[in-house]
Amino acid sequence: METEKQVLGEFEAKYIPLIDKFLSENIVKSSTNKLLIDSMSYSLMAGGKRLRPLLSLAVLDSYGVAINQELIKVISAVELIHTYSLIHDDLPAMDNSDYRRGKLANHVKFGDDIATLAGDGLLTLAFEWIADSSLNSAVKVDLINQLARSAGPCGMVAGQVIDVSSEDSSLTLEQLQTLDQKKTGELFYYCVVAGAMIAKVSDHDLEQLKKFAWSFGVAFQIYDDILDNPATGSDEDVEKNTYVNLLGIENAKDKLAEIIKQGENAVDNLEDAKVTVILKSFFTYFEIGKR
Ligand code: GRG
Repeated sequence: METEKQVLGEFEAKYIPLIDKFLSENIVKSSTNKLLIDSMSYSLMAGGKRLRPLLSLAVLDSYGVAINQELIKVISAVELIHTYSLIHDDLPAMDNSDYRRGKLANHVKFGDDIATLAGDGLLTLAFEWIADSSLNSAVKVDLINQLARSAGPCGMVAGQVIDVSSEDSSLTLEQLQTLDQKKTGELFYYCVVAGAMIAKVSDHDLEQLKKFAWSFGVAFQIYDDILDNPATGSDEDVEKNTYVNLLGIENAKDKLAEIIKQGENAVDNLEDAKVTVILKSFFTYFEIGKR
């Protein structure tokens, strides 16, 4: 029998090339300004894992929805928003990072002005791609609404505001969870709910998928903090607001395993999914929790 890791590997091998092809072919058609296209393409095609569109596809696949070009367009839109958030996060006024995904950050290559505008362009284009698609109008409005809520001033942007304004203070576990849910979890939530909306799942399954999405988001962040733990790697700042600094490394690992279990249970509770292994396989990204 295939392991979950193999299932995920095959899923990625099937869909990442389709997402990459769509993104690279269509970002160049999105503007008549070459500099803007160069700057947007530079970050969009810099080798991201495409985790977010893959999550939407995993939901669609689980419910047997046939994947066509229009769906690839709609589910790839979130990758534009993810890329904009990374470009803006790297700016000197925010995290001031010179590198992203092993390459020069967008603003180092193109300047702060063009990097800011490339982020703005990507953010706006995401909504154009969804609105432009041939999906049913009611579904499109729901997707646009949910994406605006998840990425906007109630979601990711709010998370980033909490993050930049709490750098010099110690957060409680509850405050850290709110920050992470908004900054990172909301986009994952959108991706899962988008798949559920397109697949028209039942209210019962939607609730379980939402639980799965939140578990995935929290697991992602705890795992990220464990990888950045000063004892094991790169992060020099032991004062940083992280799960590892708040809980200790062993408790953080236990928490990760517990959250993954909750996410797997939610998947087990799905009533109408044809297959569930793909969704569960997404937790293999956080290998440490599988101890
Ligand atoms: C600027 C409004 C605004 C928000 C920025 C997402 C974010 C908010 C900042 C990025 C800081 C950061 C590294 C957060 C950790 C979570 C995260 C988004 C990691 C990168 O996501 P992956 O691993 O990246 O999916 P790839 O490179 O694979 O696409």
